[in-house]
Amino acid sequence: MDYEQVRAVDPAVADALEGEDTRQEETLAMIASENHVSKAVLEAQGSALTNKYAEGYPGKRYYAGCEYADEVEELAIERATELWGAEHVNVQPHSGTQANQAVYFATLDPGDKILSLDLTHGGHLSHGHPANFVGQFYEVEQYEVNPETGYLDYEGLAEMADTFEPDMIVSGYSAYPREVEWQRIQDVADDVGAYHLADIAHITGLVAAGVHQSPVGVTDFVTGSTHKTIRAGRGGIVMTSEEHADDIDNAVFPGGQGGPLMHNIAGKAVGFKEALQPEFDEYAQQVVDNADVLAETFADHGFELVSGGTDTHLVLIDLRESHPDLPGSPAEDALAEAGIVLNANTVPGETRSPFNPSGIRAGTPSLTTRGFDEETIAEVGDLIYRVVDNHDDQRVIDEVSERIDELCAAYPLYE
Ligand code: DSN
Repeated sequence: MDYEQVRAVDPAVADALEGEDTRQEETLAMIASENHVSKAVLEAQGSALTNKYAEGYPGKRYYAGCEYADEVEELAIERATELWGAEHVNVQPHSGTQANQAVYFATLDPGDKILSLDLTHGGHLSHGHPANFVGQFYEVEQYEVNPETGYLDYEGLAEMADTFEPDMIVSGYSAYPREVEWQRIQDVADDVGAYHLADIAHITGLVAAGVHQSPVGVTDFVTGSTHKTIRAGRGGIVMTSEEHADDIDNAVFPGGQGGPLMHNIAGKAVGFKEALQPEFDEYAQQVVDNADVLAETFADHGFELVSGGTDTHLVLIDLRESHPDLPGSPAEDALAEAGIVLNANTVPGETRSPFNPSGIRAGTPSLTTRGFDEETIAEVGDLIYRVVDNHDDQRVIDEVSERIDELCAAYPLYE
């Protein structure tokens, strides 16, 4: 992008922005929660709507001059409704975490009970980690994946629900590579009289395209991020039935937020329109196909994969078997030096710390946006193995780095 105006005012920030553009162009983004939005989405997010206060909802604002803000928010809602089929959609949450916060605020009192997946087994901070407000305001117990299979332990979840009697069960995950059986968890929630929140932050795009089953219409609440697999403006979304519509709207505003970020909502509207095109379904299928090939490539090299593979956009490698002396963080560093950007991640049964965990997580959404197919993804899988296996060999890192430069040039981001 051209930062002429920024440069005139603030060369230091212009340098950083240009640096980030170059970094994204010249490295492979494999952080599973990231993607590259279109120039149209970037433009909408950089629009003059950043100047506008629009507390309230379309047609019921607390400020004058909201006619265009109303148009944009109505379009975002209309398109989200078409994409996911929910009865009611709120597009104002500033992030996925704030979408979750709105659901808790709408349904729970402080001290109420939440049953959610442990962070080291693939859960999210906002599902009840002690360092997050959720872990401090509510009583939280956490279920796990089956240590043998890496799949969700649905029976264990049901047993815990029976004894703990939660008010809310949270499903939907940040580092779980398998398809989630929403109905199975909903049945548990029904049995114990709990609400059920499905947080589809990572898989909003996969669900919209129908390549992962949808929790909409199954669970009481669905939250998501709008900038991961869906490639829209940055932020969150809440979906629910008419029954809970007013409670959710009140919990988002004025309950948890002030003015909506209307420029981001414009980005959401544009990205949702893009996702309604048939090409998006092909993209989402390719994301999953690419992840599957990546998992197979890793397995062929002898990496141990949590759950043995993937049904989604991400693969989680447990390094303890193949590389017992190499924690995730130095592996992440060596890969970053070669030009492959992913993150060290905790794994089920973690024996190290969250700052230096035993796994690495790799996702395919961004590379698929660049046009990578099964063949190129398999090569990337080979390169990742090569770097991890030779993480302290500078010659190997330099060789891989040269190949990454060629791949980035062959698959440019913003032509
Ligand atoms: N931190 C994001 C992730 O990487 O999964 C989720 O919020």
